[in-house]
Amino acid sequence: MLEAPKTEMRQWELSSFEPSLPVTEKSNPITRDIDRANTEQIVHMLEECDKELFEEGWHTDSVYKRLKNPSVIQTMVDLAKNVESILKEPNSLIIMSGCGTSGRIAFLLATSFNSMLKDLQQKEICSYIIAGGDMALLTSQEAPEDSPILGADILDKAREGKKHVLFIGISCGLSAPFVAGQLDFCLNCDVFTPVLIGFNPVHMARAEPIRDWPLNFKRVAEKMMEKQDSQKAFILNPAVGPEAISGSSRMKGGSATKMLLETVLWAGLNAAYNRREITPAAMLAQIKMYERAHEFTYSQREKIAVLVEKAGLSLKGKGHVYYVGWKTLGIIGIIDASECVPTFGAGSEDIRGFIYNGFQEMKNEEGDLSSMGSQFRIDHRDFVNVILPTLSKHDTVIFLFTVNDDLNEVKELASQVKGKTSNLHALTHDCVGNSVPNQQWEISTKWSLNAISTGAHILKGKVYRNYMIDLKVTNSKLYRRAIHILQCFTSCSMVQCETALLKAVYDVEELTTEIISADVSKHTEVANTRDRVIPTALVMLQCGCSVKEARSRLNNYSVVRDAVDSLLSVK
Ligand code: F1P
Repeated sequence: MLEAPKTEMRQWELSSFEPSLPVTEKSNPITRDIDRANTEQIVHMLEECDKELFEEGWHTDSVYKRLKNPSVIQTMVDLAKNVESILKEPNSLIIMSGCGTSGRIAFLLATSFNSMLKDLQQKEICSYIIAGGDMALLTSQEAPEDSPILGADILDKAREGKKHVLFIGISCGLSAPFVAGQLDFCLNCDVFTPVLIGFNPVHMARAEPIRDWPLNFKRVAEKMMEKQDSQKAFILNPAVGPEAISGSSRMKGGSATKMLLETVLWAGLNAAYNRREITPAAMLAQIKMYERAHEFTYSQREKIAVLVEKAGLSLKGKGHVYYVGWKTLGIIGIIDASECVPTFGAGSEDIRGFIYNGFQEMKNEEGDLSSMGSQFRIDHRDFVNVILPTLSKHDTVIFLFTVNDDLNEVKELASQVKGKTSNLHALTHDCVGNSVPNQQWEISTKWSLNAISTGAHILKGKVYRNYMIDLKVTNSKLYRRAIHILQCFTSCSMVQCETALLKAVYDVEELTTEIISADVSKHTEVANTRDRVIPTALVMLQCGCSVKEARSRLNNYSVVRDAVDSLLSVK
């Protein structure tokens, strides 16, 4: 076994630090004042947070294993060997599944892995499941996340006729009932080897009861743990530290998922077809490559800060941010843009992504979705036809491409944009000695865009301290998070906070018995149709006022952070 060095314990690792919360929901001490920081400081804080992904070593008092921990690396080796053998078996399948960002990463990896298999003239045996179907790749469909039965049913259909399936269920918070249902289904059926990916220790998995289901996530994870020794199930769950914006698993959670799974899948593929040995050293070498990509990306921190500033100005001035990308970088842009709606309560038009050749390039299973509405028009042609005519200096346009793309096309589109605005920028990637693979370009683009969209929303005042105070309360996890945020900022009890939240959700001054007895799924369905739910409840609690009055007080502020800031100082 590799010996890891001892390190200092991080504040969030202390057992006394926010003890009721799992790592993925804790607030990161690094970003405590991110809402008051300038753009350079914002980018620097995000850099420090992302750096925790690669932290080495261990501390005897810490209950957490980090990504480079020998036992994590060994699980990756075991998994890669499973990938290798499944690639060699006839009639086998690899399925990756998740909700929200986790499902989007599953999609990205499955399509990239399949195209590598195709290049090697092998069968494309990888597929993905995202809760809410392909619509959820581009828009927030958070409700299906709460159904374990739906998850299991979809998986049952996807595996039809297969003899052996490697199922990889991703839930950063070890929390999504949709994924729990699938993993439990796997545990009861010999066809599957189930794998759980997430970023909390098993004892911190979500223990909340699930409606109409006998188990909870934690129980399923424990059942998997029992099978881990005999390699009948695997759990890959290093702790990578709290998110920069509390609970925003699209950031570190998404990046860690991408790095871990890519490393495992690519190692399995190289072993199967290029006779490369799967070793702990090879896994570590790949992770170090991502670490270099992290260092390189943030060595451009001043340039990223400029883009944060520009994007922030656009959002503040009611303009837009458009990512115009080529190939997988286009997909990364579309994913980043789509996540802003649930994360920050942003409008769907605020930040949008486009990709050259649209759905043909996406290669998603349900094909062209452009007829479903404007959020699904993602082709450069849509950008040219619909956005370009309306483009103004208030909008920020960011091109995403690499030296491998058709630079004439890039130039041609750039000159059209320049005719409308000078606020055009590019995130481009070059080859250093031809040794920089796609994975580094993708993760680097992800970090940069996460920084730009998060930073811009901070500048717009959508974040208070390091909490997304205006998130959309659209599933049970977010419902619990909303109550926790209210408790954090008021001295009120959980019951008082939930009562205020429900009044804000239903827009009523008194809760009826019908509301009180309704299920969380009903509350989240209604919350999806309302704006500023958490801020409204916060004002009610803080000022002891009615929903109507809270809403009218909030209307005096165009910036949510300013409203919260001034109202929290009210005695
Ligand atoms: C899944 C997820 C997130 C999304 C939001 C709601 O989380 O859909 O991707 O940003 O927080 O939950 P997880 O199952 O990966 O923890």
